[in-house]
Amino acid sequence: MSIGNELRGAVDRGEIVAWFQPQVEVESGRVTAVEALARWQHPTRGLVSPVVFIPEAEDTGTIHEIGAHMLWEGCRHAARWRDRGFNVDVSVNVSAVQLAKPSVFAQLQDLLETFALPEGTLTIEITESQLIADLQEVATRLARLKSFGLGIALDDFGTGHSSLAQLQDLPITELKIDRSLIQATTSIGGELIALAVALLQERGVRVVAEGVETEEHLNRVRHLRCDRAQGYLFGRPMPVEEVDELLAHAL
Ligand code: G
Ligand code: G
Ligand code: MN
Ligand code: NA
Repeated sequence: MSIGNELRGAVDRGEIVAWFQPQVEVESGRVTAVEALARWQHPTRGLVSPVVFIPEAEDTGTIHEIGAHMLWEGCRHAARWRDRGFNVDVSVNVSAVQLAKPSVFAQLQDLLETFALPEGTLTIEITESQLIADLQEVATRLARLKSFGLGIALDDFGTGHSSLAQLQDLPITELKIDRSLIQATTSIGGELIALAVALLQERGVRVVAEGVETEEHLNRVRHLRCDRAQGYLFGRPMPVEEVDELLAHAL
């Protein structure tokens, strides 16, 4: 059977699991957020990467149930951590296919209400490459979602072709700098990134560095004055029980 077919019912069978990767506040080193990353626990293939199954899910429409499950899990755990006294923001990747569905507004509004999440607790991540299709239409939709109290992150910044001018038109609350820029061995474009960071922070946009694996990467992140950092240096994507432990030990 094809991956696309096997994905049908995977959520109901409990095979799609939300893992989380910590993000730290650069200044304090504290875990202030996590990004939810989907994992497929396949009965025979083992753990399947989202790189493999998300595109299949987008093509076959199962992305809607997978996406809904990931959003639910993200909100559920955000509320649970808040109950325990941890202020942890949660980011969930949302596909352009999900964003295009008219019911996305009610879906997200309901989630925020159901879990009583304060403004900015839940952020949705949209990739740069998914935006170019119809920037104006997407910008309008994102602005509406932002008005609900959702955070809006532009993911993988630096891998697509959006200009600073386009960035300024987008109603984002967060910019995630792609790991290729953080890990670059030459500093080509470094000043341009620094400019983008400064420009956006001036407008209240939070800047998150991805792919921080070494102290050297972290130094670059400090130099760029990024607000938060994510990467193997702080932790890999992990099952939720491990996040619980991480938070408990940080107390
Ligand atoms: O965790 P990582 O290894 O391998 O994730 C790979 C890619 O899969 C990332 O680019 C990430 O944005 C994407 N991804 C992970 N989980 C989800 C999800 O729940 N929804 C969507 N749309 N993409 C996801
Ligand atoms: O949604 P996005 O493409 O940003 O998903 C993050 C991806 O980056 C996931 O596949 C995650 O496993 C991966 N990742 C997270 N931290 C690091 C890191 O420090 N180094 C590398 N190479 N990949 C990372
Ligand atoms: Mn992401
Ligand atoms: Na990214």
